[in-house]
Amino acid sequence: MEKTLLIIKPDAVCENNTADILGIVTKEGFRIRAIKMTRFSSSQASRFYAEHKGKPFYAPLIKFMTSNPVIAVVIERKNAVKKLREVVGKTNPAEAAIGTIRKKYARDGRHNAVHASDSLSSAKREIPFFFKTSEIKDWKYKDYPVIK
Ligand code: 3AN
Repeated sequence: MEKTLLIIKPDAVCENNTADILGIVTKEGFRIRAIKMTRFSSSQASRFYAEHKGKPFYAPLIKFMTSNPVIAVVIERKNAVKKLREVVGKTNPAEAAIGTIRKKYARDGRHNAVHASDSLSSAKREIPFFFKTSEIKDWKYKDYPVIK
C-alpha cells in the first residue's frame, strides 16, 4: 500500500465537483486517510510550488491557488502515485485521455481541477505540508462494530 496527495483545486471546489472527484478516486480503490478544506496563503503556495519558480505560469498559478479554498486529501492504495496520475490525466485537459478527471472537470492547463503528487518522494514531501501524522487515519474495509 502507498499513500499519495490529491488536492481538489479552487476551480473544482467552486464548480461543486468535489463529491464527483472523490467518487471517482474511491471507486478506483483509493481509501481516504485524511481530508481537509484549507486556503493556501501566498507563502504556503510559493513553498508548495517552489520547483516552478521562474516559469511563465508560476505567478498566475500562485494567484489562482490562493484565490479560494482547496481540499487536501491523503489517499491510499497499491501503486497509489502512478494510479492517481493515470486517473487524473495530463496537465492540459485538451491532451488528457477520455474518462480522466481533468478531461471531465478541467477548464485548461491552469484551472485543471486537481493536483496529484508526481512521485513517491513528492508525496512524502507534500503530505506533511497539510497533515500531521496523527491526522492520517488507518481503517479497514468493512471492519466496524455493529452496536446493539
Ligand atoms: P501536473 O499538475 O500535471 O503535475 P506540473 O507539475 O507540470 O503539472 O505543473 C504544476 C501546476 O502548474 C499544474 N497543475 C498547473 O496548475 C500549472 N501549470 C503547469 N503547466 C502549465 C501551463 N502550461 N499553463 C498554465 N498552468 C500550468
